[in-house]
Amino acid sequence: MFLDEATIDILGGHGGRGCVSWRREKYIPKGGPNGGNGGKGGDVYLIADENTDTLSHFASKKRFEAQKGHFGMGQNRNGKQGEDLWLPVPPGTSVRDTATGELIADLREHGEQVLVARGGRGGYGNAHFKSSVRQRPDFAELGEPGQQRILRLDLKLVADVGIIGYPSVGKSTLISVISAARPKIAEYPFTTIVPNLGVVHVDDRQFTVCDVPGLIEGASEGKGLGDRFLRHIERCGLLVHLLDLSHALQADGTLDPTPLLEEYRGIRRELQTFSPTLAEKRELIVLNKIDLTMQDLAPIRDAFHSAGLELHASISAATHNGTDALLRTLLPLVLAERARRQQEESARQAELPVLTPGTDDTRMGSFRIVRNDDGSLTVQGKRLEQLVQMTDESSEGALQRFRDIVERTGLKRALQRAGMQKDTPVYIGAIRIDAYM
Ligand SMILES: Nc1nc2c(ncn2[C@@H]2O[C@H](COP(=O)(O)OP(=O)(O)OP(=O)(O)O)[C@@H](O)[C@H]2O)c(=O)[nH]1
Ligand SMILES: [Mg+2]
Repeated sequence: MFLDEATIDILGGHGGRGCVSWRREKYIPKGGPNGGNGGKGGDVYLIADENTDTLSHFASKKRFEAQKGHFGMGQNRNGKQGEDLWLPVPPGTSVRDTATGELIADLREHGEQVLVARGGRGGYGNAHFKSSVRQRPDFAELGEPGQQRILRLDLKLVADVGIIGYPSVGKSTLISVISAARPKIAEYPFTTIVPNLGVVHVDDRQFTVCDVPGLIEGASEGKGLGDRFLRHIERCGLLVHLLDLSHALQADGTLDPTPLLEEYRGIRRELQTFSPTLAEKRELIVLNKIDLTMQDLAPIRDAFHSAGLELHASISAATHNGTDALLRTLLPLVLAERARRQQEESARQAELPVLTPGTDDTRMGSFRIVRNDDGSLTVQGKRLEQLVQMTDESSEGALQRFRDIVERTGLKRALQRAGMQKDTPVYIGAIRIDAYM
């Protein structure tokens, strides 16, 4: 099955909770705290993998979670980190955050990867909280929840050559002859309902070829299978526009080039409507099924020539006549196109703005207070939000530490200035905290 779009729900691993534990030694009835820290939760990554050419593995399973961090343990043993989760996607997959619409990554080349959800931090164990003023901390932190995101994946296959043409002209037959791809082939139109990718070997070089479902006039308005799959040739280096000789063959055995020219122009119009950049791609016009006649093909060649077009090759995919020569014509063009793109790509990279990391303010003391319509107050601040998520509200010691921080960072005063009364609901992030202050 082929799938070129998917929406998935991903979750970084939950951090492991810290441990509350006390040293127990002979003759020392009540030792100091020795609870270890919880492990960090695993991160989730997407990685472009050339061994996959579809998103169909995201059809049935849609939720992916990295491993949780392990709990901290006594004797100052820290919990193990959760394992990272790596999800392979085909090269050509773009990744968007559905909440913001932001393009997170465009994974083009095999091996390119992107971190899409961070695992939560592990909670500190009680040993961490020991200080001169707090000799016996009886609390630990909870693990932080992992980052959660809903991602929209969109695949545009990346191939060197895209084969386009009217239904049943022999696109799939050609790809099956020149590569190891084995698509379905039949005489009825729209046999191919999803794109096929094949790898072609010429001497010691190789390139990739992709065929798409047949196109007819009106495809951009949804006729036939429509233009839904055209995006898969948007990233092809060049196009092979395949024509079917049988469409020129008259009942009396003579050749009439007119229907071929009309068909050709009809498809060009569809390409233009779908995407001007697609229409600008270098295109080779190739006539297929030449085994069907013994007639001289010159009238067809001439008719295209008079229309300002060139018939680049005549082949029979069925008998393999001319297919080798076609590949040898394609190879240098493919290599030149790759070189051109590489240059374009390095120019694009050079233009990218240099991002300065760490501009996010992540101090406890940096927060913002927002007054909600219902009179409640919401505190926004990365570190404070993390703090509440990791505070074990069932522990008086943990709550006392929380109150200390609220006091020390000036949050309490800021809330009072913002109009906090005794019964004003106050949230940090999504968690209500006024009862704990
Ligand atoms: N005589 C002859 N028949 C061919 C040749 N190439 C393909 N065919 C036949 O043409 C028919 C259509 O071939 P396909 O390869 O399925 O055509 P397609 O362009 O992929 O068609 P769609 O996927 O429907 O768009 C099949 O019956 C093939 O056997 C050829 O070179 N000569
Ligand atoms: Mg086909």
